[in-house]
Amino acid sequence: MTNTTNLNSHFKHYLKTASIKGASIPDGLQELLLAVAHTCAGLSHEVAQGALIGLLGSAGTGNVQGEVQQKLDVIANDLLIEGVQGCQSLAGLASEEMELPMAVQGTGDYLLLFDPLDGSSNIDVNVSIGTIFSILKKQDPTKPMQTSDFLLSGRHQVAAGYVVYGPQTSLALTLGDGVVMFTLDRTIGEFVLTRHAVEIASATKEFAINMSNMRHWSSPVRRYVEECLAGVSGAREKDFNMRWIASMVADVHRVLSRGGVFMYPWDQREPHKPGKLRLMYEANPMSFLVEQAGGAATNGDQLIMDLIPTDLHERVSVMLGSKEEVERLQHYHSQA
Ligand code: P6P
Repeated sequence: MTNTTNLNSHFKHYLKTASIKGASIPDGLQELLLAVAHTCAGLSHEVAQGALIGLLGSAGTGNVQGEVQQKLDVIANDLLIEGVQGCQSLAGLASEEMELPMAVQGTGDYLLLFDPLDGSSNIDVNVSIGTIFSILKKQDPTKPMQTSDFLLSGRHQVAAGYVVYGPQTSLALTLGDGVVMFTLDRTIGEFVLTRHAVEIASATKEFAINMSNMRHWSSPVRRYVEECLAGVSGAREKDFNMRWIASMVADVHRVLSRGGVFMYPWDQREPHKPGKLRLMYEANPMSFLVEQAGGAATNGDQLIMDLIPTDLHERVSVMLGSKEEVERLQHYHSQA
C-alpha cells in the first residue's frame, strides 16, 4: 500500500487516499470497511466495560460449532450484523456464530465473513480477544446471494483484517498490497494509522503452540517443536522461546508485530477433522495478512489460501508466520 502512509491519518482518510496496486479503493469497499471498523470501535467499549455492565459469562446458548456462546459472542455478532446493514455493496455475510449466511442487499460486489469475537474463552479472565474479518469479491454481483458464493479460496479475498481488544485496541488490515495497523484513539473514537509496511522477519526465535496437545500431534509437528525445545543442544542453530495466549488474534498480532510462528495443527483426538481453527473466517484472513507481510501460512501440505473450501465452517490445520520456520515445517511434512 503506497501513499497516505502519513502516520496519524484517520481510518476514513486512509481509505479515501490509499493507493492499492496503483488504484484507489472502491467506494463500496471503503463503506464496508468503515462500517466494520466503526462497529469494532463500539465493541471495544463493550469489551472494556465487561463485568461492569453484566457482559461476562455464558449466554446460555450454543453455536453452530457446538460451543457454549459467551454473552459477548452474541453481542459482537449482533453488533456486526447491525453495523453493516446500510452497506450498499454488501450482498451477504457469514459468521462463525451462525450456521447459514445472511443476505444483506442480496446482490452486490462483496461478501463479508467474520469471527465476531475470537478467543472468547479469555473474556472472563481479562485476556486479549478479537474480531477477525474477511471480504470476498462476489463472482456475479447481479445474482442474489447463496451459500455457494462464499466457497472461494482465500486467494479471492479483496480485504482481510482483525481488531484485537487488548491494552490498546488495534486494527490490522490488508487490501492485497501490504499490511497497515491502526490504533483506536479513544479520546476521539477513531482508528489512527500507527504502522505501515508491516513486515514479518523471515527468521525467528519464538514459537506459539498449545504444548499440552503434544502427544496428539503428527510426527512432522512433533519433530519441529522438539527441535525448537532442544535449541542449540539439538539440531537448531539457536535457542527458542515459547508463547501461547490461546487467542488467535493476540498470538497472530504478536507474530505480525515481531515475528514468530503460530501453530494449531491437526491432532489425533479428532482424526476426521483437519484441525480446530476455521478456514473461511480465521485461517484465510490471517493467512492473507501474514503473506502480505512477507510471511507464509500452510496446513502442512498446501498454502492455506490455495485451499478450495467445501463447507462454510470447515476447519484446517494452521502453521503461519516467519517464512523460514513455516518452510521448515512444510519440508518436514513433505518427508513424512
Ligand atoms: P486452546 C480460541 O477459542 C481459538 O479458537 C483460537 O483463538 C485460539 O488460538 C485457540 O482456539 C486456542 O485453543 O485449545 O489452546 O484453548
